[in-house]
Amino acid sequence: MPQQSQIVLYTREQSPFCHRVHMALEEAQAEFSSVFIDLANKPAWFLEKVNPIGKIPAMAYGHSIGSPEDPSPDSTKLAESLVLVLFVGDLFPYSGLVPADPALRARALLFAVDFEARVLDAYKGFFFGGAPPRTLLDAFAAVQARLPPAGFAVGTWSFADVMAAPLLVRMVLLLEHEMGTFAAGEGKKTLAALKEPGFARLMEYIEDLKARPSFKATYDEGANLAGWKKNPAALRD
Ligand SMILES: N[C@@H](CCC(=O)N[C@@H](CS)C(=O)NCC(=O)O)C(=O)O
Repeated sequence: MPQQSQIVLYTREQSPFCHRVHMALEEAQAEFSSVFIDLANKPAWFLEKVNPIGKIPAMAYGHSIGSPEDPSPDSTKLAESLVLVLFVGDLFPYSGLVPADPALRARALLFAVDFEARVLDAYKGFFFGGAPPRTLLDAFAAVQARLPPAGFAVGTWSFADVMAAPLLVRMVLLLEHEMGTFAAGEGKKTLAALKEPGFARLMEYIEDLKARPSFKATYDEGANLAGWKKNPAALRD
């Protein structure tokens, strides 16, 4: 059935938060248009008319949005990757992003919320904030402890995996290429710890996420790495 409403996604390359929404839209095979926002020079219209908090991803949704820079007042404006991923799942139930079974849906939400609480601070702390590798390894162990013995976060594929994939894959990439403000050598050492049998289940999960067609269709490793190499936050003195 042709899509009745329009979706405009305010986004940028490299952002793991935006990547989540691109994955969800890809899973749903949704039609949408992208508007790239320069975070170093945020346009006034974005703050005034789309997201006063100024963060991406953000979305405008409605029957007739008009110009993305001046979306119609009756269009719905949304932000926060979890909200957007769930919204896409609700708009396109056939995508399977939001499990129909309430218990499975609740478990997926628990995984996603816990992932954000455990991993985000550890990611920022280790890669950009001088925190020791143990911080990161503890967060990875917490994620692994929530995984079932096989399959995705709640067994079958769901929005929980869309929330996890962009950050987990980027973290492994950053470790592999020693990108971040941690002491040189700590990246490869931490990656070696992840390759030990104690993290086998987590690494299997990450490989499964990378193999998902919606991940492959929305991720360019070379471009991502090139972006990190230009990002002052990820450069060692
Ligand atoms: N909790 C938000 C985080 C989004 C976020 O931090 N986005 C960054 C880009 S990766 C941003 O917009 N930064 C601009 C700013 O903070 O002003 C989400 O999950 O969507």
